[in-house]
Amino acid sequence: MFDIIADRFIKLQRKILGYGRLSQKEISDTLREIRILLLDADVNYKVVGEFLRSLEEKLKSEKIASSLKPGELVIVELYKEIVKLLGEKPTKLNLTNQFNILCLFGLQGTGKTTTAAKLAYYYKEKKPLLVACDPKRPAASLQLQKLAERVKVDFIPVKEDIFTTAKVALEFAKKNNNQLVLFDTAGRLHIDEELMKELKEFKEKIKPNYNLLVVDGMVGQDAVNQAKEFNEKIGIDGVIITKMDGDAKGGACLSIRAVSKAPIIFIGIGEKIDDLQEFHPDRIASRILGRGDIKTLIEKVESAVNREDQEKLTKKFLKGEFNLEDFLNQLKIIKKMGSLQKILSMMPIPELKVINFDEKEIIKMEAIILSMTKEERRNPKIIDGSRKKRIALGSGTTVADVNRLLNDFFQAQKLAKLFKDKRKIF
Ligand SMILES: Nc1nc2c(ncn2[C@@H]2O[C@H](COP(=O)(O)OP(=O)(O)OP(=O)(O)O)[C@@H](O)[C@H]2O)c(=O)[nH]1
Ligand SMILES: [Mg+2]
Repeated sequence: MFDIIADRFIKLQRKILGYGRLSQKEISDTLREIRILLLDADVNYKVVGEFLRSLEEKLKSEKIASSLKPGELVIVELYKEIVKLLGEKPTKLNLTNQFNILCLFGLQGTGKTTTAAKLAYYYKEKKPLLVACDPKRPAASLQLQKLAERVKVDFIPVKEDIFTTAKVALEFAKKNNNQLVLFDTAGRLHIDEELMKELKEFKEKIKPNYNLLVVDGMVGQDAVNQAKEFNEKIGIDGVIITKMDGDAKGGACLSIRAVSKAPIIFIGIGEKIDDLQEFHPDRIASRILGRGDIKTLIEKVESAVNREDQEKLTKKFLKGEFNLEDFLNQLKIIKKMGSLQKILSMMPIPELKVINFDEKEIIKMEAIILSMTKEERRNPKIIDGSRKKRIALGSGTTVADVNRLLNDFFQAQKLAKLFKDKRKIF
């Protein structure tokens, strides 16, 4: 899976790691190579453009800690952008303990029937019921029946039309306590109006918990277009990309989310019944880059950046030069650390446990500072009444909130000065 694209990314990373600095030239060279690489992997050209713009912005704005190679930062930023492109977090099916309906659809031969059986195996504890829903092809019903026997789950063969089939299947499932009913619908050669109308009607009448589109990862941009069209015409809850074990170049996987807006939920990685994987953007991104060690590199980069930031900030603070921009950076670090209350409660210092750190307050403070101009952040003294009103309006807060933040800030500045003077005395 992703062998070709990963090979090329590995070569590119070797080159990037050789950079002694990261000036506009290195950034432009890197972006150009990534562009060629992604286009060769059949990633949608609009997606490539957007991806490179976002990456360039990051590379230009990020500081490089002196203990790091510039290339290490580039790789980490590249990885983060790929994770973002793939959907950031995994989208899991939220199946209830009672009764769930899952409907699979997609064009001919994409892997619907195989995937239906794989899902039945994957959710075996839900006592799945596999339902053949292609009245035009009795062989399709037979194929699913054989798979149901192999997975050892219940099966309902197709009836004269899809609605009769659904009615029989749902009655059976209720009596038989099947918690998951899987409909394997008919494939079509092309997306035609009749297919869309039928699926839309099925969706409205049967109300599946999830409508999942199955696409073939080998067909690249065609799969992406199918996802876009199905989502626009009938609405899908997610995509399953099959045949990712073959020579799929990765283009479908990398473009589908951005183009169709539908999340990838599973990928098929073979013909066997257990060849189905939940889609984890972070794991896939590290495979695409050919880096199993990406987590270690991220930690290295982030801790180096944080350490240097912290050292610089402490110096600034002690000189009384701490401004609202620094304050904003601190807030971002605190937010990145996750639940502050949880962290504080784990510290072996009892005083910290009683501090009531309100995370909503942090978000509010951040919004206020973000509504200020650069000049105001660097020199908060210039913030007069009319500026306060504008900031409050821009951040969705009140002038009283802005006043509170500024008072706290000036108080902290005074304390810093006092601290500095004391250090001079001792
Ligand atoms: N290598 C590989 N083959 C797969 C995968 N998923 C499905 N296939 C194969 O693709 C072919 C078509 O799969 P089906 O499940 O019959 O496809 P379908 O969408 O139900 O097809 P129709 O019902 O005819 O529209 C079969 O030979 C499957 O074994 C996969 O993840 N990897
Ligand atoms: Mg089929």
